Amino acid sequence: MNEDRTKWFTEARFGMYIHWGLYALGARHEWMKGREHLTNEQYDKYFRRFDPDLYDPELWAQLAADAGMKYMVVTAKHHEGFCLWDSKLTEYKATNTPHGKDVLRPMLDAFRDKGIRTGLYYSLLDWHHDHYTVDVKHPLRYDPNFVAQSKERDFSRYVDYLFGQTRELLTEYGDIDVLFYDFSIAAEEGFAGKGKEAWQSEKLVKMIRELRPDIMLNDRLEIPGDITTPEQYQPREWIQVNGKRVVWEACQTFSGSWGYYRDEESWKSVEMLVQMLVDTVSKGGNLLLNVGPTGRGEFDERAVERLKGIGEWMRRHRSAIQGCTAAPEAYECPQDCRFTYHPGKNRLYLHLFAWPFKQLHLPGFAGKIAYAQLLNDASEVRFVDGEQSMTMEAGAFDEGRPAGTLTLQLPVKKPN
Ligand code: FHN
Repeated sequence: MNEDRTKWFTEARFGMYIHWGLYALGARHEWMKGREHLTNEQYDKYFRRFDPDLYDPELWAQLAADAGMKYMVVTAKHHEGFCLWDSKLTEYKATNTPHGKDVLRPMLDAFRDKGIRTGLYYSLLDWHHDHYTVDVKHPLRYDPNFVAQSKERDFSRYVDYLFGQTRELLTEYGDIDVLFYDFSIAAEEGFAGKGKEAWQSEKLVKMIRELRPDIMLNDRLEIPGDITTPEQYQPREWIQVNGKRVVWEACQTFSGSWGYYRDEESWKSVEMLVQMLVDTVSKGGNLLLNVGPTGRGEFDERAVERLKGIGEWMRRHRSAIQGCTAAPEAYECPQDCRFTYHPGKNRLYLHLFAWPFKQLHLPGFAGKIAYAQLLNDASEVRFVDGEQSMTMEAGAFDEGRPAGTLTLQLPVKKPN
């Protein structure tokens, strides 16, 4: 792969994921149609009520920019099949709801105006399309009438739709930098799977590369992509494929739900989210952090609060995130800490996830430290350089500072 093509992505390190669709009106997770086995007719009331009167994409973009997010990926179409844009290939779109307008175009424009690159999520699953066939994830998989009727469907007409909508999105909505397909299904419970043969993935990727040669494509078409995308868990180390470190991106939520879920209670703290970002970059990855806007078009205030908290941390520490990656293996990271490393500046950043009980030993640094300072408040930290390690006296810190906000800037000689 052309390394330059991935450079903007791996330097950005932090992006906003947005899950927004009719499910936001149900306020109980983007899988509510699937979990509740709803028919199109039962689900149609959300289509007839979609009119996000408080939708303000400029505000969304400002919150992302202030949080230090350098790209975004929005669900142009999720599993429910509803399209945020004015697609010529379906009537199941925002322009045909009471809202009466394409909501994707103003969103992409607003984020680009803030200097944020734009990406689209497109669901391969489609629980509304007339020719999408039953599988083990389909809401109506246990309805014998639907299963029987599904056999009469011509799935190839859905694939034509998939190709056609991809072409629409890549040619009519400006420079799209990321394309995130979701997801291929294994065969199970007596239902056929849907993978690279079903999606005609090789042919689809050929078309994508012809339309947008530099686009960053994810890995869920069941063929290799540009970005490996683990979900809702933190890998233990830099992900490798065939023994080679890959470009990877952790997809994470604030609260466990991607789509708006009013009653969700497991919201991560700002400190947890900051440490997740640091942990991801320390392993050479990006963090794509998700917001699920409400049916009226607002970010949940709990998400806004966390975005602002992350932004306050990034205001001081963005130099330890953007353009950074995993530290050279020569440096052994102390317990409860993470290193991020900026190759261009040859700067190593130490992030403390917990306070050193008494002293912090950094083996192997003796004689290599030109200086160290607290990025937060620029007060000097006293280092004792002895017994082949560098000891940082815990007393040098403001004990009241919460862990995870301290970043040291250690310019070290390039490892030989
Ligand atoms: O089923 C989807 C889910 O709703 C969400 O979109 C995530 C985010 O990447 N992807 C799938 C689950 O892996």
